[in-house]
Amino acid sequence: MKFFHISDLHIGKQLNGYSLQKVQEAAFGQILACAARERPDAFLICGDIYDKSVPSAESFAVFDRFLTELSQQNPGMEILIISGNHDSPERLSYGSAFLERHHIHIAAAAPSEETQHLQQVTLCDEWGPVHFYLFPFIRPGHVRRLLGETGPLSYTEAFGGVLARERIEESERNVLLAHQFFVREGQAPATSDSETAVLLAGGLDQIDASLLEPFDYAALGHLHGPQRAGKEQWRYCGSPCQYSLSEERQQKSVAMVTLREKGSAPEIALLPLRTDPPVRRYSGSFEEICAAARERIRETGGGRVPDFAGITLTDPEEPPDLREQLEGLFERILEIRLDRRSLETAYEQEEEGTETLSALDAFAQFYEMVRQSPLSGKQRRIMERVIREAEEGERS
Ligand SMILES: [Mn+2]
Repeated sequence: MKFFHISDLHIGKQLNGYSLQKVQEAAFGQILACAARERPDAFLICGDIYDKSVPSAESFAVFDRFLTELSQQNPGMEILIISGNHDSPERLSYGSAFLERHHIHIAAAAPSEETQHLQQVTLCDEWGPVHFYLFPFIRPGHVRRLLGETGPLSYTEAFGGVLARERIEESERNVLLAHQFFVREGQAPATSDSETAVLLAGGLDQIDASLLEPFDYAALGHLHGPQRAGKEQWRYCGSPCQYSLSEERQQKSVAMVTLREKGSAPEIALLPLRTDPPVRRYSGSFEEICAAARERIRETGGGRVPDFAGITLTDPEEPPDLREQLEGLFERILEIRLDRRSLETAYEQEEEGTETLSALDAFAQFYEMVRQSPLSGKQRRIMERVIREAEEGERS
């Protein structure tokens, strides 16, 4: 049994106001080419299909085209989809009864009634059945009533409670699709800036990965960097494209999984995906950055630098018309930063060999260097008071 595992498509996402539609469609094109070549039996999409709970008409159209092409080129391949925290259950499940007849299974909401269970799809190969459990994204509040709980419920208790209602046949092969934040005790996961907004402070949304124990493979979504969640066969496949500067060095990929007889380790291959244009950091003096930009323009065949660029300047002073000049070279700028560390270094060097300044004089010197003008008498008096108050506070 061979299947593909992807997640966190975030269709409709923008980076600093720049549409990512072409970038995403280019990644989907690469995924389609892999599926056409490898002919998997199933295709798993593990949450965060759309970036917004109310996707635009264009976003719907993008996903629709992807699914249509996928099922046309791989007829008979089962497509299994769960919702993520960015998806709206109502919108994602639209048309699911019709889609089921076309081998597309969507689980958008957790069970809420006593009689309901996780959606399960069973496929067979020469070694017998493989049971796929589709576990949509949940918050504890979604299942509190189902689990008969009145008090507070942790994410681990909520997830474990829903799983405990299933009769998982452990002598057969089982695969879980889930979109949660699983953590193995003592192992810190690698997070990216594009997903941290959804990870709760203090790790309240973390789920103990040992709950994945009954599964021969756990196809996970939520974290955007490809990684294992404690065990090799419990995997985050990561997003198909780079969605923040922190993902500059992440090699995006599709996880291709081959399951053989029960008890044997699944074979996992990561098929690389290119983000085009990529996110890229440029740092150095203004001159160095301009030179790097011109080099990159030669490489990409003219125009401006197409990359989603994060620019960090190390010049002691801000060059004039900085933004205009950079926009003349870069098509998509995500951020421009002035690295003040170089300033501090210059200051430290000046300091060498001189006697220690009072706090007020040190501040005055620093102020003058940054602002290119001295402290006024009034500013000096304010700083005097601030420093005195701080020193008194330190003593008391
Ligand atoms: Mn996501």
